[in-house]
Amino acid sequence: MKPTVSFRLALLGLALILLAPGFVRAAEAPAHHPNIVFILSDDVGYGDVSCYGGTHVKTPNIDKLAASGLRFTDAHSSASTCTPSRYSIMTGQYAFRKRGTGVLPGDANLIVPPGSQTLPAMLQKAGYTTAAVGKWHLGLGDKTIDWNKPVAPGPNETGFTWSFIMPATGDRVPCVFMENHDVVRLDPSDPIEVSYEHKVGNEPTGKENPELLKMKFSHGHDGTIVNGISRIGWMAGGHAARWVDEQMAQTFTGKAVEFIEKNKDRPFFLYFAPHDIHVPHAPNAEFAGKSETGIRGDTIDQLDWSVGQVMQTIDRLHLADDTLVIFSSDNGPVVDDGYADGSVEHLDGHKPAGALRGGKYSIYEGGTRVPFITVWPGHIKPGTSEALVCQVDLLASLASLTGQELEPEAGPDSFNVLPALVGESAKGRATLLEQSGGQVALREGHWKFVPFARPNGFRAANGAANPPRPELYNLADDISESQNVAPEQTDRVKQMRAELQHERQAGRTRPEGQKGS
Ligand code: NG6
Ligand code: CA
Repeated sequence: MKPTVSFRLALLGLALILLAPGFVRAAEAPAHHPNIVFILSDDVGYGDVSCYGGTHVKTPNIDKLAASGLRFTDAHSSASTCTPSRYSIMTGQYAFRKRGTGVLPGDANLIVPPGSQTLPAMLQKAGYTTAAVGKWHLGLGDKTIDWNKPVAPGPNETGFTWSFIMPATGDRVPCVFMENHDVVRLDPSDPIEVSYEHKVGNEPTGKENPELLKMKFSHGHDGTIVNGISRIGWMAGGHAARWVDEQMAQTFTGKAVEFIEKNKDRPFFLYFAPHDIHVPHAPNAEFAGKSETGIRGDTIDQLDWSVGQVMQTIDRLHLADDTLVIFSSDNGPVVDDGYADGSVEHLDGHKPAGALRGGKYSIYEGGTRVPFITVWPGHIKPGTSEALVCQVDLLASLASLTGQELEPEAGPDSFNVLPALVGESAKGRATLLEQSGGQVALREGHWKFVPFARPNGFRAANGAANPPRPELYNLADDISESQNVAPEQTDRVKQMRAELQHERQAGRTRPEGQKGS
């Protein structure tokens, strides 16, 4: 039977409606503006939480996230140390592309370009109130820092409406918090001085007076003693402003909770970067001595508590259905990171990186494959995902979520993996570059290519042999990177070497045309 004229007209009408610009836009993924809470823990390994198989640790609050959200088994930080990894989160760019993005001293200048389309700046433009609470470690100011005056640019110039941070790390001077541009509780009559070159002031250092230490250092960390712990670098003055390590989790968590409470009625983005479980391990009395795995385990308990406090706040304010929570870590695990605090002795069979090889500082999977969980009740179905994703993708993915376009030069390595992050797709990226200092490895599906690897840090000093080069691993049946199949797979080695070189040299991996949304 031939279609009647009126039926044909009806079809034409329907086609016109479908093609109308408004309809087409509505048919694409609609923009959402949920609150976004990104909890970025420090040095937490793949096996350091119980929902990733850690049997000697108990992380009920993080496990609860995994049970109510999507737990990623192949998610990565962009590098195996903090500064480059956090730089990538903020900029959507692989850190090896920019000089000066290695682990920064506490008096370094800001490495994130102010005014650029960073992750928080993009969300700010989408109407979010944004906050950074906790560890910063991306530098401050643009000339020699005078800590006694407002310090800028910093988080507030790179997209954060409000910030409450520690400038670098817990083991680096200055041991003070900053709120926006100012050192918190600074007494002008006791000015702060900081140096990474020579001793300043006349307070004892770990090197000169080790008998004064409540925690001995094992390597480095022999500068000024603050709160019984010697640090990297020297500082003088600012006594009223100095932190007490054992209170730090309470302080940061309290600030995170306060920010959520204050902003519960508008879309907010909270970048919550707890200090745990970085060194120095100095847990609050509530957690000290309570875990199965010594003082490092105590800080895992403390981190889990912080996560619980944030989640309870979200629940109490009835924000859960309207809040996307992401939990992760900035790099893989380390046990002795410069303090002889008993962590090594008390590990008792706990495997911080789980079955993965390497950890913090390493080019192997343990360096960058980290816990990564997304939660958004009603939008993300609980489960696990094997998608290959990286924290560098948050910029493009959250731009897509919130309907923001990425400027062409922004986020050059950031891919929109939103469908994977919310569990609509099992597929993430096709390839990923993993960085450890000056080394870069390539992931392509379940293949891992390591052009060359150096033995890391003090292992090198102890005469560890150089690994063979190049290395190729099939992670599908060798998650621990124990069988180098490079000698048998010369074609694949050749192809992956060329791909790695291409992705490094191209200066960007996100195609020019690919928008965030
Ligand atoms: C290293 C420190 C280590 C830690 C790391 C940065 C020494 C011997 N080691 O240089 O303790 O602070 O830098 O860690 O000083 S990160 O997680 O911020 O990248
Ligand atoms: Ca770290």
